[in-house]
Amino acid sequence: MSSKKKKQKLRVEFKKKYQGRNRQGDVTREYLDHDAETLDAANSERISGKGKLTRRRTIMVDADSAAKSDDVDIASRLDVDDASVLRGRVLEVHGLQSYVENEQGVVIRCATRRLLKTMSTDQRHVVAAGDVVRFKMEGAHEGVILRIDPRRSILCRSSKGRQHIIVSNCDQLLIVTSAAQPTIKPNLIDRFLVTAEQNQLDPVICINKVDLIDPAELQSLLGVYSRLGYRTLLTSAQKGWGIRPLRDIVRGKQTVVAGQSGVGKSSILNAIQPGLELRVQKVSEENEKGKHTTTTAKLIPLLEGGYIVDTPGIRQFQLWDIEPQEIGGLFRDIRPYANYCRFPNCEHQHEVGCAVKNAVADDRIDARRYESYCHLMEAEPEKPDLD
Ligand SMILES: Nc1nc2c(ncn2[C@@H]2O[C@H](COP(=O)(O)OP(=O)(O)OP(=O)(O)O)[C@@H](O)[C@H]2O)c(=O)[nH]1
Ligand SMILES: [Mg+2]
Ligand SMILES: [Zn+2]
Repeated sequence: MSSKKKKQKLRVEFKKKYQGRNRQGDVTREYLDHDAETLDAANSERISGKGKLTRRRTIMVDADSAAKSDDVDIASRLDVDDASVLRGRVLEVHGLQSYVENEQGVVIRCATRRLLKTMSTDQRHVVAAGDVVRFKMEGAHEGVILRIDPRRSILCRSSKGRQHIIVSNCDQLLIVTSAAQPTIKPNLIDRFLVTAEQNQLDPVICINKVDLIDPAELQSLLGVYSRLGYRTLLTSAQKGWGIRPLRDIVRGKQTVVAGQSGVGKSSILNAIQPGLELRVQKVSEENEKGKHTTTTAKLIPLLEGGYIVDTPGIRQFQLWDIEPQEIGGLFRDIRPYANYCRFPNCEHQHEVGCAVKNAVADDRIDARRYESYCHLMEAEPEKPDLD
């Protein structure tokens, strides 16, 4: 690299909502090189799904001054075309160590390049599960991550006011619920659907433990979702029902699995891929209350291609980064009517001239879905706990 002063483009991202409280270094999430930026620009609207909550802009900086600046963080200025630089996918992050799968399917424990570590102060970890990274071997068995490729999508939660990326680059969200034990919770399905819509993940609704009920009982509920264009699936991990179609759904994709504790997520994954031997636990009192404390996600490579993401703390990616007025837009059935409400900022609850409420009265919107919407609107929006 020449020592001459070079202008460089940086993409910086602002969080509108918390801008007033931004600390230095909060401003920038990532530095993307020029090519990546072009790629990213085309996708950025689609990716974040956060609409007006996130603004991005490109700024020009001196390579030298940027390196010293606290406002902008620079991931890497390395020339990653070097032949010794390898490409891999992060399966799991444990503190400062990441487990990276190389293109041959070998998992290598990697440290993170120092400059990358200092890059972002608003993320708990710089590297996230699901990241596509460039790394170099150091010795025979270990490596060091040099750069993170631009992320197609991220699922986040907040952790002491910092953005914590649970997993990146997912394609679809497998929403697992159980027909019984624990009883089916349609509100929770709707909540996860909102998460999927918000993050541009393709949702699949899977109702497990159908061996415990008469599937006819689920017909009307499933009908509502099918009419909205959502894929639905009935399974019994215990009996092996519906596993083959599920295998087809996850093949070649990166699928993140969500669902209440005890619904049979691990059992389903074990059925999809024999030999996985994930721990399956009896539904206990304690479990029903949900003790998901772990928040590290883990990518499980599938033999037929693709990855399943097992994230014990998945319920944490609730709607912390969403404004109440945005929720309606994330309900496929409410969205088309919202434009016809008398007030543009109608929350479809107590307002007069609300086209959504009219549609519910006329049965054009399913009443239960609407209740679910109201429930979400009433719920205390989850705020990042700023320190
Ligand atoms: N009857 C029946 N029981 C099932 C089925 N699938 C799982 N179970 C049982 O449900 C219990 C919970 O299963 P898990 O696979 O551990 O559930 P999980 O969703 O992974 O739970 P967490 O890991 O706590 O989030 C176990 O006792 C399983 O044997 C099914 O299809 N039918
Ligand atoms: Mg489990
Ligand atoms: Zn309205």
